[in-house]
Order: sequence, then structure tokens, then C-alpha cells
Amino acid sequence: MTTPRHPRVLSGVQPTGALHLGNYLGALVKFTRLQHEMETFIFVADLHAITQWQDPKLLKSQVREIAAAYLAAGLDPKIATIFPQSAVPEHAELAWVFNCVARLGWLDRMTQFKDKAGKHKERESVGLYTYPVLQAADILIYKATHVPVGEDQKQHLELTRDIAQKFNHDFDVPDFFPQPEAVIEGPGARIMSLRDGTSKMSKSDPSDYSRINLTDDADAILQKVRKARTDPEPLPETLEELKARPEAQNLVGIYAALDGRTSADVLTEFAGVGFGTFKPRLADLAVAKLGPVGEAMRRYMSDPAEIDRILTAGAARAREVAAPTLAEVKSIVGYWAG
Ligand code: AQP
Repeated sequence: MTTPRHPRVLSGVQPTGALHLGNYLGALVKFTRLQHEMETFIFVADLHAITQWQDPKLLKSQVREIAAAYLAAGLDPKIATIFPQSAVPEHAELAWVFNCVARLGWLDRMTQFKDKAGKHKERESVGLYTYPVLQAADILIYKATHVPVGEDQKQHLELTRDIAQKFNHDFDVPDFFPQPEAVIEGPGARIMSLRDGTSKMSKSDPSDYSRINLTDDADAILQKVRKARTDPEPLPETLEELKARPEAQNLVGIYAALDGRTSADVLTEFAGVGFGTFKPRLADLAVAKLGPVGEAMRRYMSDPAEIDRILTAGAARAREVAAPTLAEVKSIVGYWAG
């Protein structure tokens, strides 16, 4: 009953539609980097996806598409474990225990539920409400220590830490679950809509011009960057001056994240330059970085049998780690079958 001796990464993406630049920079790029530093488990979150309606005829191919995006972004199934969440039932079983550990007051504070449910929360699924509890189970079933996510997931990660701590305390098993850390840093952590620098780039935004999809071709990327909302001022010298200009700040952040630099560094290069010059440079960079990812995605998608083989092998490996944790939890809780 100890925390793992080595750091372990866990994260996932929902198969709820085409992935965009925010998912890529906020999540996929970090997965790919971390797989070389720590043992890495990356899943396709199909249990989470059905918290909102998904067409059953499409769900499997949506799962394959996310897996293809992972592979195209550089996740290597020889190093990282890639699997569909629904193929590892231990996630859902642990989530039930955590439903009994988490407090209603904690869930009532979750802003993502409030944002997604809007004014009609009574019409939403119970699953959408308890989504962060399942997320805690996703992470802690592997006793993961590092969780690469975009900034929008910060609050859910804090809830995971609270659940881990309360479980360890209530059942008097100090250190059974670790306190996982969110890996959020860098300019890619919060990519905003190209139409509104104050809202997050999102799959569910009705305007396709608000986001760059990983499958967009060069022409679409050029168009979207060209039409991105900006202001008439040239780029300033300092980050401080950029703060009051959310659209400009976003485009600088995107440039920095795509180029593996800081926003301050980008300003050093482009201070005094107008968007008429900056936007074509950004579009070229986006095409150069995302073009090969989209192409690789299409290549992987043309061989679904290979994706299925990778996902099946990944699920078997994931269960090797998840099953012993669940067995210990059952015994700790005092289950008949524990
Ligand atoms: N705009 C973003 N900037 C940086 N990171 C982002 N992520 C999402 N949007 C941004 C990160 O992508 C990972 C996968 O997210 P998800 O599958 O849980 O989907 P989501 O957060 O629900 O993505 P969307 O696009 O915002 O979908 P909708 O519109 O359905 O809500 C996570 O690590 C997330 O932080």
C-alpha cells in the first residue's frame, strides 16, 4: 500500500468531435513529451463522452479518431499505454467508491458543470454532474502522479487531490493514493477562440472559424488565421501591455506554443509589427506544425485494424496496473468481494 516508486502520467481526451489546436497544445503535445520522461497512460475517454448524447453508431469510430490523433501527435504505443476507457472497467468501479467519498458541496462548486449545463441543469445527465469523480478514478486507479491537461481542468484536478486525501484519511491508509499534480504550464495551456479572446477554443463552439481543427488543410488554416479577430494596434514590447488585448495575447500565445517558445520571446521578435505581417507568419507556422499531424492522422485512420490492435493491447496493459489497485481498494473498504 504505497505510492508508486516512480512518477506516472495519466491523461485522456473525450471522443466527442474533431480535435482542435487547444486540445493539441494543451494536452497532446505534453503527452508526447512526457512519455519520454515517465511511465505514461493515455486513454480515450468514452465513458466521459456519453455524459452528453453520442450516437452509438459513431462512438467507436470517434474513439479510433482520437487514438489516431494521439499517434499522429507522436505518442508511441511501444512506450506509452494507449487504451479506451470503457475497456478498463476498474475506472467505473473505483468511481463508485469515490462517489461515496466526494461530498455534494465539492461537486456543487465545479464550474465546468455550470458552464456546460447553463440554465437547464435539471435536464443534464447525472453523469455530467459526477464527471469529475470519474476523472479522479481515472487518475488514481493508476496512482498517477502527473496529469497533463489544459487550464480548464485545474479545478477537477484539485477535486481529485481532495478525494485522494479524504479516502486516505477516512480509511486510515496514509499515502495509499498519491496527490497527483496537474501539468499545466506554458502558453498552450489556455488557447482561446479565434473569434473571441475571452472564451476558450472549444469543440462545441458553433462557429468553425473559432478554432483550428487538427484535420484542417492548409487553406482552411490560412483562412481562419486571416479572419481571426484582432485589434488595429501593432504588437507591444511587453507581456504587461498585451494583457488588456485578449485576441492579440491569444495569437501571440499560439505562436509561442507552436514554436516551443515563450510569449515574451515572441514579442521580442515581433514588437512593433502589425497583424497584417504577424498573421501570415502565424498561419505559415501553424500549417508547418499541424499539416504533418493531420496527414498522419489520415494515414492512421485508413488502417482501423492497426488502431484496434494498439487499443486492445493497451487495455490489457492498463488492466494489469488498474486491477491490483481496485483489489486493494475493495479490501480497504471492506467489500464482501474484497
Ligand atoms: N482551449 C483549450 N486550450 C488548452 N487546452 C484545452 N483543452 C481543451 N480545450 C483547450 C484540453 O484538452 C484536453 C481534452 O479535453 P476534453 O476531451 O476533455 O474536451 P474538452 O475540454 O471538453 O474540450 P472542448 O473542446 O472544450 O470540448 P467541449 O466544447 O465539449 O467542452 C483536456 O486536457 C483539456 O484541458
